[in-house]
Amino acid sequence: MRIGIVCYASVGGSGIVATELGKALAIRGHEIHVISSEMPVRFGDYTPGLSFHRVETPSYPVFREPQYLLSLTNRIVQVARAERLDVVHAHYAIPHATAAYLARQMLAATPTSRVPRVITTLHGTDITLLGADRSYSETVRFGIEQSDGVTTVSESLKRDTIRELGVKVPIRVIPNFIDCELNRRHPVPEIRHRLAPHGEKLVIHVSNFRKVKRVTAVVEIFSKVRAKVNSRLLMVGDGPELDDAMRLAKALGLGDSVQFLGEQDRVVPLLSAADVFVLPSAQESFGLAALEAMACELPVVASKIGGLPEVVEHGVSGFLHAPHDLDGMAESVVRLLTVPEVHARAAAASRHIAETRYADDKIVPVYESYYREILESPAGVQLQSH
Ligand code: GMT
Repeated sequence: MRIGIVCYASVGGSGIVATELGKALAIRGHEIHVISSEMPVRFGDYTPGLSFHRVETPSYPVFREPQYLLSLTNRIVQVARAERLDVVHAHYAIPHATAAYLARQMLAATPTSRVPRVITTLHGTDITLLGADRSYSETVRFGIEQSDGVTTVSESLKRDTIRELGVKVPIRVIPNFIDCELNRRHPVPEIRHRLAPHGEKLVIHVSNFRKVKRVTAVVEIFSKVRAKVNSRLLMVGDGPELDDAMRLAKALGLGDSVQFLGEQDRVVPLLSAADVFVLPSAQESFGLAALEAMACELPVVASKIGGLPEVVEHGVSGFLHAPHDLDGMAESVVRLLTVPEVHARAAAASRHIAETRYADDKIVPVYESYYREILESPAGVQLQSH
């Protein structure tokens, strides 16, 4: 198949999933065209069958705002026409589903054009934050309902989409996935020694440090843990809440027991050095960062929220608590750090769940058959071409 993948390039789950999907599909023999404003972080080395198409959004004195929706639509039309795309797969509703819809209508209005099917994958904040916002809700609902196929990354996000927007179209749940070969625990003693020079236990958090991730709660949890266990905290990532987290670590007198490592291209060496992963998010449609940690045999302590209970099995691969229950999360971290049998069981279960439910070789074929199903289904009214 010839598939266009539209995604954000910035660090964030939806761009990572879209790019990894593109790479995996290209390896399986499909022709993949990634369309984004910048080359996505995970694009990596040359993969035969995978190409990148940049979206340029020129500024112009009359515009007060960048016209990304229009330049993206324009680029989708150009790529679809030149490459005769079968499918345009939009990751994240805003504005990608809208751009894909507009592009399809424009192509349908050209007698010679092949009209691709539009599939939208909803990732989380596009529904739970933006879709729920009255400034965007109508456009998000329209983009979803006009797609030829819609997927969500968890059952929880499917429920949220129906509840928030009342959409009537069928939604398929296709969970996120991970390359379990690349993402496997590979401890390097020198790294561990550098990060925990006095034999401390290591707690880790990886995110884009947006408000929804509650990075200050991570610091608070760690402060409670450190009062009981000789430990250190690794904070990996960057974003709007970084300063608040640093300030809180200082105010709590945590000194160099909290290390802020900034954005990292490869987190496997860090996850492989750590003992427990903490994710006290306010919302999480899936929690790709938790899955990456689980693949590296890390037990996860997280919020019982959104799609996290579908990924992290409470009492099996980690522990889930109400988002406000920081004492409970700290107690679970302490338990994992101090009771070796509990840790070993949870670590093994984490890897097992990642391998058996979320490995790329299990999930990517599900996307392939979904594409085929949508391509074979009769075109809706919105698809009628000349
Ligand atoms: O909020 C983020 O972390 C970024 C966002 C994105 O779309 O880039 O992440 C969402 O999509 C990820 C991939 O499907 C999910 O793993 C995250 O749980 C989800 N984030 C939220 O729902 C807050």
